[in-house]
Amino acid sequence: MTSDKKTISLLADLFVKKGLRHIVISPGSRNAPIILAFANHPKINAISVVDERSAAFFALGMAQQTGKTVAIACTSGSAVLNYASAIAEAFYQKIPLLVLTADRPPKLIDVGDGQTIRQENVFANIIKKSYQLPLDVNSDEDLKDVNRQLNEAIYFTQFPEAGPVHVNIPFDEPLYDVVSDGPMATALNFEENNKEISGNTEADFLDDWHNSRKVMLIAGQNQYPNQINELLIKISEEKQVVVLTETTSNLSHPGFIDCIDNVLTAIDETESVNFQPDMLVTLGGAVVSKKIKKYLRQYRPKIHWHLSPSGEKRDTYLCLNHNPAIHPIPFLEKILPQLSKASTEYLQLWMNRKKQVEILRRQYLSQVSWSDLKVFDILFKNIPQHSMLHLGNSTPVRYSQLFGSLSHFKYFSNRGVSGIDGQLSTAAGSAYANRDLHTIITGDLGFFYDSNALMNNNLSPNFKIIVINNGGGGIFRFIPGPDSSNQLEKFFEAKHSWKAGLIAKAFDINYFKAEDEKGLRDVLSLFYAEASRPALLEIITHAEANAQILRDYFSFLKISSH
Ligand SMILES: Cc1ncc(C[n+]2csc(CCOP(=O)(O)OP(=O)(O)O)c2C)c(N)n1
Ligand SMILES: [Mg+2]
Repeated sequence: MTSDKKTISLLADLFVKKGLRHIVISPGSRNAPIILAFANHPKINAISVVDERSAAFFALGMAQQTGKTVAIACTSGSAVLNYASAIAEAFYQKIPLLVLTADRPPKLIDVGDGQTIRQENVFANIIKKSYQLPLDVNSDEDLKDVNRQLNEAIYFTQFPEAGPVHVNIPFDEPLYDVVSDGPMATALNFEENNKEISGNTEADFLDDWHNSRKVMLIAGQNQYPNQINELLIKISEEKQVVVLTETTSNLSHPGFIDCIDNVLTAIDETESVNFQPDMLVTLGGAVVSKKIKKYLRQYRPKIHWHLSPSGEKRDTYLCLNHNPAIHPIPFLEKILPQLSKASTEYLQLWMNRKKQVEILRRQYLSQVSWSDLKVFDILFKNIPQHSMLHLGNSTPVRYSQLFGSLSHFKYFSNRGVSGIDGQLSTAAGSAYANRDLHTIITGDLGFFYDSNALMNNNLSPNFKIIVINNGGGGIFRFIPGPDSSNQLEKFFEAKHSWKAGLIAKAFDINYFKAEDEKGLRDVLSLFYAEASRPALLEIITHAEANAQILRDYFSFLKISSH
């Protein structure tokens, strides 16, 4: 059984033929045909999540885990706009979402009909592609045309790089009529056209390489396959390249610089120029470290190549010269044998500084008192290995960088646009799609902001939430600016005394609390032992102490390294 609306029954059929399975649907009436076509399909897993903002982030978490396109569907009107935050995140983090919005027929837009806004191309600036389907399919020609558009829409969620695609679908009443069979879709295959590496790109890259002594590679956010980890180890060891990574790069090797902020803190103004690369090669997505952006924007490499399948112009350091559309792995694999060795002294300079700050970090942490920094030290040593680790914005993802990349975790964070508005929902979706243990570490504002993530019947028991409650946005006590303002507490930190425990109770989530070091160490095993339902651990820390201790930490690294 399916909807009698041919556009949507065709899409449900195509969805399955393209090997896709998951759709997250929010309730409504205008989207009844989507519900009838998808939820009745035996090969589709349709999930109901009420709050559209949370639903879209939940789907984003699922797609992030599986790498496959996940669809979201909602009714018309403001419901559509609630998708915007997750679409922006999917666009910038390159996560494949197929966004289906039900609409009124065009003649009923802007005439005073209820629950109606202008939905066509409404996400224009944050979407890869938008499609407006016809109200009716009256001929084979129409059907063929819709079939092609829908094939394209699904294709563009994945190629040349993943991202969100919007399909706005007008439906006329009656909305609830069903038929036993809809039209059959034809799956079309589009050729990916940028697999070939042009001879010029290779020659230009080699030229630049051979004219550079100090070569640096930065890998931004990604779930890189092991293959690229091995490749970067080779590039670092055989070619003496300085490789900078972050926890969210999901790469790991003792020879990588994986604590960028620690190392940069220990580089003195007078020696900064020695650390400057001649040539910079970047791949992947967002880089968290503000310090490396500041440093490389000041000490710019002469040459910067960004390698991506889409050829995006990701000019993070404001010195980009080349952004060819190539797949970084085959490109680097192919070119590796032709690369000469870069400067060994340059790599040694970075590695020595890394070793030095690692000793200092351990020294500082061994005596640090109760604070966010201490909490992270305990957590990273005690969160069960092989957990998927979701890091909230803003300080959790930043603190994690100070501890380096632990290869037993897989790190995730909404760093596409760094919002605090969907990180809990994303982690919930991720835990639903992959039943391995999932831990999210979030700040309190991030938790309360997205607490609708818990208003969801699909939460799985492998979903563990750690809220570091420091009474507001701790980040604003640390970054320069707000701390010197007379509005710090009210308008930047947004100080509060809200209680996560009562939210846990409302949604039947097992609740734990820790307020000091012993309490945290004792409670962690109980928290992770809960196997039948999600659990929430609230850790109370103190805002003033946190900021002071983190500042002291960086001063200690700076002063003690010279
Ligand atoms: C949707 C959205 N609104 C506002 C911000 C700006 N912002 C960044 S971090 C932050 C505070 C986060 O506070 P909390 O979750 O308690 O984390 P903490 O800084 O205390 O670790 C805010 C408001 C944002 N990133 N996203
Ligand atoms: Mg906070």
